[in-house]
Amino acid sequence: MRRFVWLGIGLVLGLISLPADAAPPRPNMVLIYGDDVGYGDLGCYGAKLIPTPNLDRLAAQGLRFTDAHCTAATCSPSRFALLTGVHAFRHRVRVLPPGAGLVIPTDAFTLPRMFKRAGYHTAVVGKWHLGLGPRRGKLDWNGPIRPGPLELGFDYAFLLPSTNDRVPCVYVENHRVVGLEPQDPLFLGRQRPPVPCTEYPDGKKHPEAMTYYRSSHGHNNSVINGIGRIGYQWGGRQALWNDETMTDEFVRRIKRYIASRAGKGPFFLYFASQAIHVPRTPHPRFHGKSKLTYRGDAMVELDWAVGEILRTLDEHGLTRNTIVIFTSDNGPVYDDGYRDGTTVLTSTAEVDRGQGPIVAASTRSTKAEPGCLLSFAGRDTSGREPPVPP
Ligand SMILES: [Ca+2]
Repeated sequence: MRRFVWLGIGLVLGLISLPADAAPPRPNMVLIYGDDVGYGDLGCYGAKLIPTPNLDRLAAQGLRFTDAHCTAATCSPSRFALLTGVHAFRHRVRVLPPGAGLVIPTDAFTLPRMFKRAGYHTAVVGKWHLGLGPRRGKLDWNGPIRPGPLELGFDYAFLLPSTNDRVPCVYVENHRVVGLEPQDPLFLGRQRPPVPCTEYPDGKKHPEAMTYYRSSHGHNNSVINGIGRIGYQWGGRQALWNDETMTDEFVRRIKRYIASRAGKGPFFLYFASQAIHVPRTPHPRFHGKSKLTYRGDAMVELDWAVGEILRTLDEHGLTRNTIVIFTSDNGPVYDDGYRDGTTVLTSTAEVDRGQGPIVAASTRSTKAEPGCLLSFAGRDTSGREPPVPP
């Protein structure tokens, strides 16, 4: 997958390097990074059971890659490579546990730093899962949270710190947990903190607390919002995210960011969605919008988010000068720890042909026709102009 991101970046730099009198305005770039999105989860790649009209429109306006690969089959390594251009195994980066420190060296040349060098404003919204705080030692979540994305070249960050199945279940904006109250400090770890703070049910001792849906394996430590998580959290009750409004929250922040940057020079926005990683918790308004229960409905919600981003770019007159890339950190996963009611193993016409299931943790964003879309949106909406230059 990374090569396609760099292809888009190459396009940006190519435009930037044109002679001043010939150069169009430097295009903005919006990189939308799905999580565990499979090739068969997009209509433009053949999904029959999940409607994705906005992604299909993005594909129709731009390029649909059919042999895209990501650099690893799991979240953290793939994201590490995306932001650094270096394979994660060279830094011994694996899927990070809760509370891990930042795994990207703060002096690394990163994707946001490349954009900064070209005069861009840079932002990350969504799932981070690259660690926060010192790589060795324990981070105090009640103080300034660094190093993190702001120490790697991002100007703004609104984060789901780890993943939505791991603690802490709070948002971090720049260097602070959002909404954290001092009288209920936040801690991670199995040991009870030395100060009073909220105690959450332990899913191993109290499986009945997992009321949203039960864990199928391994997701049964702290139970927060009725969902068992990986790892233990204490305190921070007022700062807890709402799983069902997470996409809404990210979209709200993205809209605010795009509005703040309109007319102020080029920007690079990295939107790393939590969808459709487990726990799949689409807002109830999306329930039943696919034929694949939570997993499919979460994909419909992600498609909605893409539509909102495209519409926001339109509203600010940015569509014609913004490159939009959609891809995923890795391929689809079926049962990743929760009994969430997913009843079929594929979302494509292959269901009808009785072919095999989706491939767990594939390095391909999709199976035969990977999910990487690049759209210089607006360049060809009328059909009169060509799509992305070669
Ligand atoms: Ca993933």
